[in-house]
Amino acid sequence: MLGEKYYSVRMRASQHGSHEKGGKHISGGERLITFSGLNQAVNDLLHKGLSHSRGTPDFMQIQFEGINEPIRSIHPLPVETNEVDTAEKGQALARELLKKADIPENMIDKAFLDIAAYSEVRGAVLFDIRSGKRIDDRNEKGVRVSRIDWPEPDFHQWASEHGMAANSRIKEALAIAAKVCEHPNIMAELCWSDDPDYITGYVAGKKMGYQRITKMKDAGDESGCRIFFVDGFIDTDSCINFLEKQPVLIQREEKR
Ligand code: WAQ
Ligand code: MG
Repeated sequence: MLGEKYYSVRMRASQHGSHEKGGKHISGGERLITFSGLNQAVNDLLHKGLSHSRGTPDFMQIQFEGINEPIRSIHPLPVETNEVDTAEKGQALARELLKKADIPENMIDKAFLDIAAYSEVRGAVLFDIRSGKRIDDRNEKGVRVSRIDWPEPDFHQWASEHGMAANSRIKEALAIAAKVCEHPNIMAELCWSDDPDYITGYVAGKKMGYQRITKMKDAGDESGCRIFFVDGFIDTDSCINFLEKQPVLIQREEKR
C-alpha cells in the first residue's frame, strides 16, 4: 500500500468572502489518498464544507497535489473518555491533564487567558511553555496539520474494537493528535471544536494518550480551540514543516 503514489487533498471554506478577505471560517479538511480515492476524497471534503453547522460557505477551495516524500505510519493513541456534566468541570479537568503532561501551572493559566484571542484562528496555535508566548507567526491562518489520513477499513476495525463511533470527526481528531504527539518537542495538545453543535474536546499527550472530555463548552458556542504546547528549545520552522508536510497514515496496532 505504501508503495503507491499518494495525493494530499486540502479544503477550506468561508462565508462572506474568502479567508484572505476577512470571511468567517466555516470548515477545513485534509486527506492523504491514492489516485483511485481522489474522487471520493474531494467529494467528502465538498460535502463537509457545504453541510456545516457554522454556516453555508460562499467561498471554497479544494486542491490536491501528488506527494513524493515517503509516508510514515503511526499508531493511534490509546483513548479514554472522561464524562463531565458542565463546561466548567471539563475545563478544570483539561487543566489537570495538562499539568500531568508537565506543562507548568502558570503557563496553563496563561494559555487559557489567551484562548479567546486565538478563537478566529483556522489552524492550531503553537504555544511555547517557557516564554508563555505564541510562536508560530501565522496569525489567523495558524498551522494546519496536513498530509494525514486514516484509511477507512483500518479505522472502522479500530472503532469497533474500542467501542467508539466510527465517524469522520473522531477519525480526524485522533489522526491529528497521533501526528502531533509524534513530534519530540510537542508535549501536549488541547482541543475542542468551533462547531456550535459539538461540545466534546480532548487533551492529548505522549504518555496519557487521547483523553476525551465530554463537555468543554456549552452547546451553541462557536468558539473552539486547538493549542500545541511546545517545550521551548524547538526549531519552530522544522516543527511547522513536520505538521504541514510530513505525510502520515494512521494504522492501528494489530491485536495478537
Ligand atoms: N490542523 C490544525 N488545526 C486544526 C485542524 C488541522 N488539521 N483542523 C481543525 N483545526 C483547528 C481549527 O482552528 C478549528 O477551528 C479547531 O481546530 C476545531 O476544529 O469526540 O471537531 O474540526 O473525540 O471543529 C474533538 C473531539 C473534536 C472528538 C474536534 O474540531 C471526539 C473538532 P474542529
Ligand atoms: Mg470546526
